[in-house]
Amino acid sequence: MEKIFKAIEKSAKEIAKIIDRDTFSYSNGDNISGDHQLELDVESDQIIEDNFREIESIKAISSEEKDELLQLHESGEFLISYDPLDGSSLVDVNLSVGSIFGIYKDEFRGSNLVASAYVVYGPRVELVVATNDVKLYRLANGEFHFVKTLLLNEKGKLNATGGTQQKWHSHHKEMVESLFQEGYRLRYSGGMVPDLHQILLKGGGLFSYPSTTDKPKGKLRLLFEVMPFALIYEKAGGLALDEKSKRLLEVEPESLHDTSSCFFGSKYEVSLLKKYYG
Ligand code: AFP
Repeated sequence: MEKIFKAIEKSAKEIAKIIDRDTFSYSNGDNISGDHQLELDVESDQIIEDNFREIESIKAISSEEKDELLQLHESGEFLISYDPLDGSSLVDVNLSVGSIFGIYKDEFRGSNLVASAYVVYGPRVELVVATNDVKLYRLANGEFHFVKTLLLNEKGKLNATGGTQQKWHSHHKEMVESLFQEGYRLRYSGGMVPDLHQILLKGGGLFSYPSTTDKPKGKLRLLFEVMPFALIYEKAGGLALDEKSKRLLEVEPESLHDTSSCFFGSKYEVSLLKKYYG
């Protein structure tokens, strides 16, 4: 797996460079989820594909920006799902964006997720890798160096509230409000990677993207976004559940681009699901 992590580091450096460009435009396509693809999305996807292509232990890769699975090496044992540039529309307003990777053994299912990683492209470029624990690395002088191991407290102070509030179900609104009544602070940029990174580094809180009246299965993609972060939050001592309080790593994806409601955070906050979602 070492070669895969090195390829992720190389991709992060190359994607950071193309983000640092003064102009970019929309490509003439949409991805299968219906998101209008920026040139940045397509270029970032190609960078990652090129860096993974030569690794023989990778059997296939699945990208949020690709409709189909891309077979690489028949004898490979790893399947990788990735979102090459999550929140790419935020680059236009100079907010942080990220790349997300899930590394599965033999099958795309939560119980086979052996590692995950994400890169945050912000004021600094940082990489978080989860295997048995969760490690933070920072890019400096052209190389990533280890900073610290990340752990969540039992309870935090931040509340990241995804989705359009007008489309929330009433029980979700009550759950979110209950945390604000306890003094939690709203921290939501619309970028999943920096929003979850902030809660992880600040030691806790709740990130929620619920099912809504317009998105009954939520918006975030199970294989590319939700499961990689579920592994990270669980290994950091937190919880990662869907609205039925089922571990997100136990949800069976119905297709490569399947979505799920998701609640990530420290134990106290995510456990409120039982009270407000029954
Ligand atoms: P884009 O990739 O279309 O910018 O969407 C980003 C994202 O998938 C994820 O990064 C955010 O958590 C989520 O959408 C924000 O969605 P809402 O704007 O509906 O809260």
